[in-house]
Amino acid sequence: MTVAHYVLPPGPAAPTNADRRVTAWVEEIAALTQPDAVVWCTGSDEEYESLLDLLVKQGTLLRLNAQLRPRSYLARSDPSDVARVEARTFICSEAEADAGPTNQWQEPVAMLRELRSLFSGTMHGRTMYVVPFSMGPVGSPLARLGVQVTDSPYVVASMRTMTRMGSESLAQITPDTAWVPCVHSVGAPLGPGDEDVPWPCNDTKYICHFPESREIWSYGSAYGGNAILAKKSFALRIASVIAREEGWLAEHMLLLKVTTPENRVFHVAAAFPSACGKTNFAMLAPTLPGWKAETIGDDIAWIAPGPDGRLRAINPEAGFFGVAPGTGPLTNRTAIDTVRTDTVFTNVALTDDGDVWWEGLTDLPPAHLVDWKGADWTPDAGTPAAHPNSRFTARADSCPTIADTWDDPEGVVLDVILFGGRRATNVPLVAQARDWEHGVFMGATVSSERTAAAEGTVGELRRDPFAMLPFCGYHMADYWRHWIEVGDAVREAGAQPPAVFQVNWFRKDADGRFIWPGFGDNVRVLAWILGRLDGSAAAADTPLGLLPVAGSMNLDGLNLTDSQWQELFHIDPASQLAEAADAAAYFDRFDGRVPAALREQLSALTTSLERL
Ligand code: SAT
Ligand code: MN
Repeated sequence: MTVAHYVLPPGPAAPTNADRRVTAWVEEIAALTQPDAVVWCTGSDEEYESLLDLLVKQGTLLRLNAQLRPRSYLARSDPSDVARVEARTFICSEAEADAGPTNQWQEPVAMLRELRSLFSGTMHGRTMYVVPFSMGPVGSPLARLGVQVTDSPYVVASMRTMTRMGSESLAQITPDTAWVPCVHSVGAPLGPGDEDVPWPCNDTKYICHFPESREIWSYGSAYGGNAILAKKSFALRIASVIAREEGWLAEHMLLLKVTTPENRVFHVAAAFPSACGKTNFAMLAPTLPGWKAETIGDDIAWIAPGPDGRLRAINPEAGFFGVAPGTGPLTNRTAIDTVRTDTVFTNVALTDDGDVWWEGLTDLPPAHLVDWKGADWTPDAGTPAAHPNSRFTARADSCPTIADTWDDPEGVVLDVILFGGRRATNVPLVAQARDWEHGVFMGATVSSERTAAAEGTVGELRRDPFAMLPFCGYHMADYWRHWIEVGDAVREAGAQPPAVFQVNWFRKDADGRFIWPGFGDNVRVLAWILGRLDGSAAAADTPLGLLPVAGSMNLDGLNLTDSQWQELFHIDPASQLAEAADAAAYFDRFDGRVPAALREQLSALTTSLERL
């Protein structure tokens, strides 16, 4: 490769204040990938407008009816490029053991050699965009910086919504700031005279993370989770590695601000696996009078000890990349209001009047639609009109319930951490951890029923510790140890770590019906949780943790019978012992690296279950 002799192709020159390491790296990647032009993104409104115009002209985006859906667009992806590809996602740590049993590993030197050969000339006929970004408010002590190069204008537009992107972020990179280089190509070079397609991509895909050199390389896909590298790749996989070294936490968690009728304010972080109602909970509309819930984030939280030792959290993102199907005026009014304008929809259906539709938006579908693949669709089609993983991309500040503190550079003080999953049996509606270690045990052993959104048998149990299974950038058992150590550090600083709870909205009765109404009524569980913090809500100690006693939760106006209440918290010793045995077998998979404190939690659980 002849880096020294490569002349940068046309396009605005690098900003004069760009850090030399950034410009040298951009030149190196341009020399490798050979784009026709290089564009440094400023993040301006004009730049975003012209990107959207270009995407419309190229056929990637379709402008929606401006009366019905102002400044909004529909993208139809290649039908093969619709989701994260976990099978092609790799942690390329120097030692295989450091990736751990839950990640796929590739040897970094060989992987980089292969990537360099794949990326060689991959941007022929395309423009390479340079996208500097800040995860977290620009200049915040909790924020971290990155630069993504990409040959996909759709990805640039997505980065503009999902991150603080452009000149301001670039200016933050000085000779001694750390930044994460992110290289992305759709892997579809164009020869002279070649016609482009609306959604270029490649059947070969790689999403590679290098924890030691802290770089990311992604090839062959333009789908969000594979291509918006600031999100899962940086803010979770690489950030989890950085956080471990620096003593903080990078988590797959929503952030919620709750205000009680007495005007007390609490902040809650919650980790739920996909399709367990994370965005709905982040946009909760409380059914209890006087209660207020405001959104801070719906997917990722960065959590670090503040000056007083207490944990503070920020949402490192600036937008929502939410699942459309199932989102409707009854399930999540706030999300519906968020996407009313200024939204890019991907793989939803198109109505005859130029608006969007997806399963769950209305009870009955329109008589005619164009489906996510661009084909005519009628209700008898037998296939969904919108892809099950179709998405909306919208700015956080479009959300009517966004908290005024959502972009506070200091973050918010975290009071409560929740771990959730989808469980028809065994897991109670809510259980308080006895202490931090017990809470870490709850997070480490979370299991959830598989949903139709992922591969595998629907309903089958899958362990998804901390909802981080696909997102932890290092050995999962070391990650559990790090969680325990963060709690120790908070206590050593003279502060208290957040209270930890396990929740499960999805318990079913003998007839297979959900017992708990969920959605806005989940505020009742939150009210009980906050009552635990000030000592006003009573709990009983059980092997599974501290459970609400009858009468301690506000159930006014709910049709919940006593026997249903009991069912929500029923502990069946035999099936609980089977779960504990399964957890022990699960721990055995972690190369002897499970912290002793978690093994002790498990044996204490088993002993107390045997006594029941
Ligand atoms: O598919 S993404 O990773 O972009 C979103 C998600 O799974 O949370
Ligand atoms: Mn997510």
